[in-house]
Amino acid sequence: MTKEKNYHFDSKCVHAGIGDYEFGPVVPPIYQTSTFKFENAKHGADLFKGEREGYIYTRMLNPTVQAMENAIAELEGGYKGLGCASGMAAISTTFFALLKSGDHLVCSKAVYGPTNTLINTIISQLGITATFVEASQTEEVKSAIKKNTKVIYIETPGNPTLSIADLTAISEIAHENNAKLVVDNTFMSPALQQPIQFGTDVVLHSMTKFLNGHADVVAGIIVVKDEETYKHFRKTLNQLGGVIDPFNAFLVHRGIKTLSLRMQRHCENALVIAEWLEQHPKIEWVRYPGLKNDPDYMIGQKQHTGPGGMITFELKGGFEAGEKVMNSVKFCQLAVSLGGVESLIQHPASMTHLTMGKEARSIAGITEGLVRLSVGIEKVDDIIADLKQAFDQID
Ligand code: LCS
Repeated sequence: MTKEKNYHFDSKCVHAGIGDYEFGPVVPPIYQTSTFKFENAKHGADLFKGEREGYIYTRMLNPTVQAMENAIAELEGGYKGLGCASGMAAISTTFFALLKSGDHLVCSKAVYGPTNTLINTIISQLGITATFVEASQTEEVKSAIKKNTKVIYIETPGNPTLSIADLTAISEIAHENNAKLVVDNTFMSPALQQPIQFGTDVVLHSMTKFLNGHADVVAGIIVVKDEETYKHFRKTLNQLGGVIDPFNAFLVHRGIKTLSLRMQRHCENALVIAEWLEQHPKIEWVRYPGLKNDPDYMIGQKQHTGPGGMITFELKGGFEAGEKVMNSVKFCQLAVSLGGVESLIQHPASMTHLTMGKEARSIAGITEGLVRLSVGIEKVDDIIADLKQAFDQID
């Protein structure tokens, strides 16, 4: 498949990254080995010098991992991918690759809680400063730029507020200022949004979510656009060591075969649920990029082909009502994470965004009663029936 790049996206999901292997298997074998034999001393030396292509040691490169990396790079329209042990490993490796002491980072306010915490702790202890902005307001991004800004880091839609940033406009700001735009594309997946098309330099994912799609793997990926950046990132990842293992790479590669189909169903279900929530008397507000009255609807239309499977909403009864709903759901499961085939519900203020602290949450628009729903691919009627009975428990 890597030989022929002109197939439709849906077909690429099934075939991308798959090559020819001994005995003719139709899926890449799992090369569950930590190391690879050299033919002789010269072969080993040539591999280390980079004068011959081949495998040395799984932390450096592994064929099963590489097949998955090639697949996702192809789906994102990038040059190559780097499989990481988790989404956080992809994020920290990217920061280490692009930032050094004295640099400045602009980051969207609505990011996964531990990303915010990483920036405010380990990254800031290294002498790297950061400004958090409401990235849906392009002017805020522009005003935050300093002479030493090297990276603009965006999640769009942001976790959990689902605010959307204008990738084309922000990539222009980044490039006018010699900075790189890094986009966490976890919430959309390449099936719905390919940030490289809009000028993004580095795309990363928690593959734990939609890419794998089956809630049975923790993994991440970084996709870059050119060979020079790839070599630099590969060296950084090899030194930091947060690589994916072959079995998880195999599972993700298997998962992406159904990515297009799954995303289609996630979007269909989520729109029906968001519209149902919107008219429900116990709901204060709903955010879903597919709702025509969503404040970021128009920006979203420019850069994604579907609004995704994530919904956030606030119950009129605030925190207590949210807690009651979460204790009352029977079909949707009360769990963090997202992007799997099963519907999951959670409360960011006490769970995924707890470590940020109340003040940072309030700045990021994460209200105390905000509930996040990761809409699965089940029959939508079952999800709505469950929410309905849970809402009936609230006074
Ligand atoms: N980026 C985004 C947008 C995420 O939502 C997450 C995890 C990560 C990166 C980190 O990925 P990981 O290391 O877990 O693979 N988000 C989670 C969430 O919202 N609930 O639980 C995990």
